[in-house]
This record gives sequence, structure tokens and C-alpha cells, in this order.
Amino acid sequence: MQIAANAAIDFQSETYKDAYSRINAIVIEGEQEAHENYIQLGEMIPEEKEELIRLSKMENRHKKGFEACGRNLSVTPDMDFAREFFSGLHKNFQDAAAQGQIVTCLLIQSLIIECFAIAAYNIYIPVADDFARKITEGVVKDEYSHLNYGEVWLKNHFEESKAELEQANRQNLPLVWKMLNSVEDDASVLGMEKESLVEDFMIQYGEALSNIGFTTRDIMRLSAYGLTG
Ligand code: Y39
Ligand code: FE
Ligand code: FE
Ligand code: FE
Repeated sequence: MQIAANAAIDFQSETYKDAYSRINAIVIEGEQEAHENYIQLGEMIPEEKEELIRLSKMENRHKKGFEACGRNLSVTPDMDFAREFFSGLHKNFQDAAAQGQIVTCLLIQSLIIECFAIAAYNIYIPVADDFARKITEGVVKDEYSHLNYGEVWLKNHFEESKAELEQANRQNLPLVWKMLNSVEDDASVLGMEKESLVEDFMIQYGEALSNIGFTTRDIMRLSAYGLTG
């Protein structure tokens, strides 16, 4: 007989709620920044502004959904922690946007952050409380479409984007591993193991790079960058 993966989790314990106050905040802050990033991308790619505004509105809905998940468990999200958590990627996105570097901005938001979100939400769903699971199942479907947006744009501009993608990957992928390390213990309290998160991220990110046009050899090199750093 199959026992639900979350049967043993006490969602009301102080330990769970303390860890949730940081993970929930990260997700809320991530959705808020994703909302802003897609608005900014709409300014940078005016011919696709309408589509990008549509994505930004989806991110805003995600944020509201995850705020409700925190309220449902009577948890107050630690937003200071979350802003600090995202500060590296946030700064790199802002610097790239200021220089009109569409490719770098797309790599940060539509590849790295979306793959991070997909991995985290996939791993969270089986161990989530019933309320959060329903919300997260709806959200993760949208994240695949955001990832797809970035893949299609970068595939269509692959040759002229390749060098900037390499550089942006080298600059930003190590930040992802640092971010994961910094929440490893909290994620584990929620029933999410770091090795599963890394595995799922690598699968999503590798598939994305492949869809854009990178060779298997390139993908091996790019996707492990900074992993053991
Ligand atoms: O595109 C999006 O909606 C992404 C912003 C959201 C990112 C969520 C990042 C989740 C990281 C959670 C780490 C848990 C271990
Ligand atoms: Fe989202
Ligand atoms: Fe998204
Ligand atoms: Fe797996």
C-alpha cells in the first residue's frame, strides 16, 4: 500500500513553521522579482511586450498563491532573508538590463530562475500540505511555459547569443549552487532533499540548453559550472 509522502510531516510544528518562514519568503520574493523582470524584459523586447506582460501577470498571481500558503499555516514570511537570498541574481539582472543585455537577462530569469523554480516546485509537491500542493501544481505548469519562452527566443537568436550565454552562465550558475546550499537545511525540514533539487535542476537546465541548440559536450561543461565551488 502506498502511504502519502507527507503522512509523517507535522505542518504545525514550530520546526516546520520556522523553516517555512524562509522557504515561503524565498518563493514569494522570487515570484515578485520574476514579475518585475518580465515587465523589464517587455521594455527590452518591445515587439514581444504583450506576451511578456502576460508572463509578468502570471508571476504576480503565483506570488499571491504562495502568500496564501504561508497564511494558511499561520507563518510570517521572512522577507529580509529572501531579498538577501536573491540579491546576487537580482544585481546581475539589473546590471545586464542597464546595458541592454537581453541574452543575459533571459538566461538569468527564463532559464536559471525558471529551472530553479520548476525543480523546487516538483520536489515540493509530494511533500506539501494539501492547500499548498494544489496551488503549487497550478503554478509549476506556468513555469514550464516561462522556460519555454526563453528557450524559443534564445533558439531563434542562438548563433549571435552563444558567447553571451557562455559568459552569463559562468557568472550566474555558481550563484544557484550557493543559494541552494544556503537553504539546504530548511528545505530538508520541509522534506525536500538537496540532491533531488540539484538533480531536477540539472535535468531542466540541460534540456533547456539542448533545446536552444547547445551540443551535449557544451551542456556538460555549462551545466556543472561552479557546482563543486
Ligand atoms: O519564475 C518564477 O516564478 C520563479 C521566481 C520563482 C522562483 C522560486 C525560487 C524557488 C527556490 C526555492 C528553493 C527551495 C529550496
Ligand atoms: Fe512563477
Ligand atoms: Fe516563472
Ligand atoms: Fe529525479
